[in-house]
Amino acid sequence: HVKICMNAVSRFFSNGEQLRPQRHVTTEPGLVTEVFTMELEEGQSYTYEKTMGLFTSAAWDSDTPEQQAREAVNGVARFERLLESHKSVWTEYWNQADFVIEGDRFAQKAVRLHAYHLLATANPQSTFVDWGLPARGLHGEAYRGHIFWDELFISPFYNLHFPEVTRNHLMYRYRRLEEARKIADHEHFTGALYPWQSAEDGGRDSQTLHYNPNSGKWDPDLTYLQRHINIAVAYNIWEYFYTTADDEFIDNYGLEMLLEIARFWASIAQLEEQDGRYHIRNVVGPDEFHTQYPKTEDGGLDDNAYTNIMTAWLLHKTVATYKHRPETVHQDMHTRLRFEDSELELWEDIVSRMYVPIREDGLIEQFSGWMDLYELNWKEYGRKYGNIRRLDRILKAEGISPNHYKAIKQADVLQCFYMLSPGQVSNILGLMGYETGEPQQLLQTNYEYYTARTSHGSTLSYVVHSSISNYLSTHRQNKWSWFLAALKSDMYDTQGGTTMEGIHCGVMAGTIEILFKGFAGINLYKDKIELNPQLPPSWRKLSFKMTHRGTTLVVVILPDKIYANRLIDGREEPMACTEDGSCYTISLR
Ligand code: IFM
Repeated sequence: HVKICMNAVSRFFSNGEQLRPQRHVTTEPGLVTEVFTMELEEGQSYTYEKTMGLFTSAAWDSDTPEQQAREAVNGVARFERLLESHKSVWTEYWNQADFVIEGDRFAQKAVRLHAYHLLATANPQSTFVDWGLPARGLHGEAYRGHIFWDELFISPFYNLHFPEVTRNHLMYRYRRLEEARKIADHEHFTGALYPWQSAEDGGRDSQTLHYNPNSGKWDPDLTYLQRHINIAVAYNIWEYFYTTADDEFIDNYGLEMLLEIARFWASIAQLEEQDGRYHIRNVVGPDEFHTQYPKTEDGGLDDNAYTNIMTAWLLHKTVATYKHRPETVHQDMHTRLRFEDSELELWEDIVSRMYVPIREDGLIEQFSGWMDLYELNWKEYGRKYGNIRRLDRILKAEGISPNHYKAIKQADVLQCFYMLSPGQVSNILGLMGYETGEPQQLLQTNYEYYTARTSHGSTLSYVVHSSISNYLSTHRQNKWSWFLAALKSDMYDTQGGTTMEGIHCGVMAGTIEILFKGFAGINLYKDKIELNPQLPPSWRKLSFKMTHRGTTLVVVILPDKIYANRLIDGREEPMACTEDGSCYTISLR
């Protein structure tokens, strides 16, 4: 029911003079044709300019779209003038968001390609629109433009350069909080439950059938059970707040969402007598190859480790965030949400008694029952099919369910280490009552186990693997190969035909995050900004701008030195950088 009004003016020029050809317009359903007739002189050059005004009746846009579309082009400037203003805006975007890599032409081109597509999708100019960030940008019809959890990978790029863009996408969620409450209620939970896929109204838009090109069949699709999107929304709120210190956002919108999401998790987590721990049942984790137990009708799995660990993190952070807000905000939450402080006690109890299927040797089972699945003969499938990223489709076409195998599409347990450092994962497990030993070892055990069983059927998986390899000295060299795989994914359409349906915003922003955290080695989670750069041998320089809590820095990393300048009113002022071995620290205070 959205009216879309487009009004075009077509103009012809020769020698700077506007010409007035005869016009003939015909209209038929779905088509408007405009025919121009005039006599042309041989040897003379002519310019044709067509300028379009486009408005819609969407709530955020216009009450009078016809009128506005007409007014927008009435007396509009000529193309060169419009191009100038367009260029000056793009120059500003590049000035803020470019990453310069010297010594690696391919990486430089690919990273700029990625930044370009991200900025073409969402930028400060798009913040007046009420919209969420579609996984495949605005470039094609893949996933019908739906919004998933991919902002988790995308928002860090905007937090660094244009935090108002992240805020706008979080407001997309806030404006649909009521819908999320209804979904939670409909499913007999409390709080708010954002659906796995959503579109304009925020309702459930997840698909329930999936087309398998290998078999030509439509198979049931249970991926809508990815409740973990409600971890991603909360994580993005927290990250945005952490990097911007936007109190106005957290007090008016962010905290309300966090509390409602926490309520949902507190209602799905059930305390069970047999072990005195909380369990979360019937969910699907990020790995979309496993959606139900073998030989069962119902969808969902029990105690997906990613979901349980990150739920504990979320409840823990929500309690801390709430406690740090002023009393007036607490009063507001009591009134607006009938929020009781006793809920905080319940959430702390859930954190301390959440169940995670973890073995004595530190291996975290992806979900309860994982160990009962069969091992897949990866070599044989590789030999038989070559590209086995979409192993699910291959197996299904053979009449076998991927649910039977220890074969995963994308990082699931390892996703925890993408969002939290090994130390933080270990701390959270500690709060839940699990002694995990040395955090690096915890990561290494799980990394070695799961990378051997992952097909990377989603490009997001490359990003996670590249980032977390950085923590492990024994596997650090893999950072580069995963990074390259991520850089090439859309440029060469390595998923085989998916790019023409739309680029993948998650992997594009993810590569830039790898530059920032993996290669520049920036850690924003200490009192001071830490830089521990590790440039590939051929890179002569990596430089970029970044904004953290309102301060913009220009960072230049050379193989043997780094510089960081603070940007004040367009001027660069050197910042003191303390050096300790290969690690540099900058204090913003
Ligand atoms: O959100 C992703 C998911 O993790 C893997 N399948 C595609 C989705 C949209 O990008």
